Amino acid sequence: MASEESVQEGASFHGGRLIARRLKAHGVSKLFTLSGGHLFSIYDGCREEGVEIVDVRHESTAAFAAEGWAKVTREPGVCALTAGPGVTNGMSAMASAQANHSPIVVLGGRAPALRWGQGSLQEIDHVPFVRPLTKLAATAGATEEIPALVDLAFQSAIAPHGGPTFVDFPLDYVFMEAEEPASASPPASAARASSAAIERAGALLAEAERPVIMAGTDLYWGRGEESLLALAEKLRIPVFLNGLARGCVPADHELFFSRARSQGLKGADVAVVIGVPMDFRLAFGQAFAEDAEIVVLDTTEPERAHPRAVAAECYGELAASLEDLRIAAGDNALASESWIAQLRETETERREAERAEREDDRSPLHPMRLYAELGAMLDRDAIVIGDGGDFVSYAGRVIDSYQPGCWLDPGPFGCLGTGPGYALAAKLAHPERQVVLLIGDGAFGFSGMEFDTLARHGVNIVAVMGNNGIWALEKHPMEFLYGYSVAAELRPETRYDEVVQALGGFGEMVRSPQDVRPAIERAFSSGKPALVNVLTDPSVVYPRKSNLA
Ligand SMILES: Cc1ncc(C[n+]2csc(CCOP(=O)(O)OP(=O)(O)O)c2C)c(N)n1
Ligand SMILES: [Mg+2]
Repeated sequence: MASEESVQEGASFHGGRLIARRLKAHGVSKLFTLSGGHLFSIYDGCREEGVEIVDVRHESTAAFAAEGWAKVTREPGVCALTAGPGVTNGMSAMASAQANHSPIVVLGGRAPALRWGQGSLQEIDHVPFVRPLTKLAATAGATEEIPALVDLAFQSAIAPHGGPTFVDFPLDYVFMEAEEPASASPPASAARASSAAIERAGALLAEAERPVIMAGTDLYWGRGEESLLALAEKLRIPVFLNGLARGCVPADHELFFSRARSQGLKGADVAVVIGVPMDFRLAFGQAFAEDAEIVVLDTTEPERAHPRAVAAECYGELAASLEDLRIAAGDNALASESWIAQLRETETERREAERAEREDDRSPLHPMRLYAELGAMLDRDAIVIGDGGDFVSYAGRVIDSYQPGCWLDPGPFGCLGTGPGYALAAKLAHPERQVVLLIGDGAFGFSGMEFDTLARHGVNIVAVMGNNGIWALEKHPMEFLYGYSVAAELRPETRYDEVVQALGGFGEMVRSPQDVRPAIERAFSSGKPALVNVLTDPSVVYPRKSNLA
């Protein structure tokens, strides 16, 4: 939130300093960026105001790092992208933040207003092409407009659904001076869900025999984890989580399930769907039985119409809605004990069935064996980031999360190359915690150069690579569909660990299961950003539906 005290009414500053002063007022401590002349005055302002400049090797990383910062702090992340190609390079990350509801503020350089239309270097109007990706896209029309526009960008980014905002600043306006106006940012008041909808949802839950909760990313953004747990525990409702909601109920809680998901969702008579759209991840609503009653809770109305009829829709401040629902549902506890027991049986059976893969001793490794080794080394609050194909799908199945904000995947936009930016931001935000990046050999190609960034800034994350020499998530489905594959091979056994060493990090290659833990231990204690390059078996086919005969 903007702090009024920091505003020096009547004092005059250059445009870049005005930007930096608003960043500071909104609690921003880091600006992710890659240099360009259009940004110099913003840098000068940040230097004066004590906002740390974290410079990376590609603008996509600057913007992904801003998103990563938002994901691990639940505060807006900020990046500055230079005019023209700097902004176009950041567009995938803006689309990613849009899909994930991640609040980020993207500051753009811009060719000078005075010469607009005369063909200045990198002169292009960013606003029309970033507008579909953002909640707000605007150009500062004068130096004095800057503070209010930056405030607006923060307010808009945070307001539910959160997302990216974009403001660009003509070169001449950031160099010119203007007075700093009094800040007039009204605190956003949170909306409450309709009480009729809550009553209806409560009545359905009170009657439910096989209730489930399916919660996703907006639960996390809405800080609903404690209220969710209270609701689930009081009414004894099994919980399934995806996206950023992972860890909002700890993986070892008796009401948390993952392997029993399809049984739980299909078998439910009442499903409370919280903070997650019924998109492809929920089979467009078909993950639930046709006659199941669906109750939807979210911070605000959905962006798309629900793909099936829902019985109650509760849009408003999430923690409050969850508490109201707990009261409205009365005391149905114990009604679903046999339901819980059935799901627990499936969960336990499935976990047991994974044992052979977890103990598989082949070299190169089965990814499940690698995760069994790694899982044993992770702290409860370790932040685990996934960037890759099948390698990350396996991790999503078996790596457990115990606290909110500990599992970062690219989300439904599914962009490769998010990992190093997310990891950079996560470790800067939480230097005391383990930050582990799970990266495919294909994914490494997008932003592997960021190990230089990590080394230069002394950000000691540990990356664990599943190096199978292929784009497995594409190769196997293509072979299943066509009987052959193209554009699916990478070079086998490439020494990405040596690339990381050359960039100033620690690197090691591992071929056999027994060498994994010692290598990861050395990586953690190396005092450098590290990559453990683990050779994995390219013939392992991830059991997704499209691969199954
Ligand atoms: C920017 C981008 N380009 C292409 C894809 C399509 N894609 C999804 S997963 C994948 C394969 C990733 O390979 P790798 O990182 O080696 O992981 P593996 O599947 O081999 O475990 C590809 C190409 C994508 N998701 N994002
Ligand atoms: Mg691969």
